[in-house]
Amino acid sequence: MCGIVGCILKNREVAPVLVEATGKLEYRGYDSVGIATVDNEGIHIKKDAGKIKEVDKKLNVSNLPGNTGIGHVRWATHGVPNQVNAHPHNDCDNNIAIVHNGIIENYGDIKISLEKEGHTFKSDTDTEVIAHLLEKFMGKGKNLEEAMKETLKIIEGSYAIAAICKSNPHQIVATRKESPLIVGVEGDESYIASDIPAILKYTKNIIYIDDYELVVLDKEGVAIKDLKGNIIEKKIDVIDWTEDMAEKEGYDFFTIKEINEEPTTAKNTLKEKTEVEKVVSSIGDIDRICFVACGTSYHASLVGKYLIEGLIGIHTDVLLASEFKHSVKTLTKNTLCIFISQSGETADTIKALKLANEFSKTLSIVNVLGSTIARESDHTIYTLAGPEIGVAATKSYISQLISIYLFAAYLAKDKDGFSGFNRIMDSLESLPDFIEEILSKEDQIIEIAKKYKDVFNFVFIGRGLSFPTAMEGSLKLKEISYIHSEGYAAGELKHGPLALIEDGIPVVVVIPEDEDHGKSLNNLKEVKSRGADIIAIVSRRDTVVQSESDETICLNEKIDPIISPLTYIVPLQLLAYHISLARGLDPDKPKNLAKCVTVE
Ligand code: F1P
Repeated sequence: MCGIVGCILKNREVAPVLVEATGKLEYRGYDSVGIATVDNEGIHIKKDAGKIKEVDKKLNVSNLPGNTGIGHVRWATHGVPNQVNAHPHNDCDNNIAIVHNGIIENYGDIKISLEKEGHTFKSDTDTEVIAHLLEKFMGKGKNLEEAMKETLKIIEGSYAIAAICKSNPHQIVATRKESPLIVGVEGDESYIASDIPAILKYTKNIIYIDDYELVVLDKEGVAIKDLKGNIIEKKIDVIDWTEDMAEKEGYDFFTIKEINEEPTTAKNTLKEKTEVEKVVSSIGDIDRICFVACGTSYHASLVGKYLIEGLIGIHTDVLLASEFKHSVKTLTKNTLCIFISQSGETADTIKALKLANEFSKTLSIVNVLGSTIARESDHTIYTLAGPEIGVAATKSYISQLISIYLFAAYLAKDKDGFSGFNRIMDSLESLPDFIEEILSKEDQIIEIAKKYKDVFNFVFIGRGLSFPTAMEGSLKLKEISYIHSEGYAAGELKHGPLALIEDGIPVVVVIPEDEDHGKSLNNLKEVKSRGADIIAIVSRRDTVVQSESDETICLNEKIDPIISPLTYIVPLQLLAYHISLARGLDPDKPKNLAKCVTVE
């Protein structure tokens, strides 16, 4: 979480650019924000709790002078979100300013010894030790770059850091370990950032920085070095994302824009067929698949398990990335671990991937090009959903699912011939039109949202492929409406959760016309007879379920149940979004959450 940005501009002030860029990074953290610039007068810092728009209005951050500067959006880990704890942080004499994304794990010991040496700390953050360490080494005659190298020998943990100093007002020194960092170059101007959308407006020429590389931006341009000082030649990737892709384009929120992009996203992801086929044929022998992911990506993985075990019969597990290390002893060289991640930078998933690389084959299914997870796995499939800014994953979930379906289809073709393959491929072709049709039901969903916006609990149930859909529908609601909700396998209700059912509690039943339909209908009746309000996501021709339900969202009967996870989730995303709006919330930036979770 947290986002950093920095730039050196030619003959123009950096502050307005940094204000705009920090706004673009808000999906990574938005409890506080700050910018530091440097000119011949010294370091200038403005920062506070709040989002950049509010803080800029209050402090006129855009007015900071200088052609060199750094910025930060914060998602608090150490120290409450307030003015003092906001980044940039500086040293005792305000000669240095730094921004940091990550956690310095040994900051406690470092702080004690620096205090003994006479340094005075202002904040409760782990980050501030970096500024004082730089001060200490610069006090011994080292320049900023050398001081950074010394600092890296001391700090432990994860970091992307950018630093500026008064003694060289035309330089930014940056580095990373386990937190993302990219460089952008455009003529004489250069940028660093945590992620591409921050600087997309200014450049599309991107260099991906690896762990322990040192980036020095100055008037001469960009130099990337190893920690011994050797220059590293890096490739410049020209990315094809457009600025519009990271803008709201007339929608009120990114979340609804991104849900509406799902038909296009689906078409784009489907274009990756040949790539997926190549990956499948290059993997070699496997006797077990192990999906590893967090949050929404975990739910996409659950769909993968049902598909692969159902179609091909390969034993498939789904593990939460944060729990993965406990299963490491079960991995063999014929296990394929598949890492699913929108951002490609989720710390839990990266840690798990590094472990899996030691024992098994690894494949990642990732949205962000060049991200750490993509680069560190043996094989990569890109989901091509484009930038996703809303914190709650929506279009990226659809694109992850499509990639998983393509993977499963080619695996089925490889192992078991064509029947599973043709069924999936034919169904996927019609997916964009089905989603388009579901999106046209938004008005009906708005009415349902108004009806249930004030309830305290929601329950989502489904069986088989609809179980992950129930869990994902429930997660979306929790994330953006703050209503407590649970997603259950419908058959599990009677083993405990049925005790929660009471008059008026909404139960969303995900019930396509699949092999589990009869049993799901029984479960629907069980909750109905205990007073629940039934909201059924159901096939248009399924009049039985419709007659038993209080609300129905009817989907095209031609949707093959095998692709129900790709379609039945769409009304649930819209429902969560409209309940969030009806409750007066900001669906794009749910409290306590961030888009890119770079801490464990
Ligand atoms: C995983 C995830 C998202 C969630 C939120 C926080 O991220 O849990 O599913 O919507 O954005 O992070 P990722 O590994 O898929 O990027």
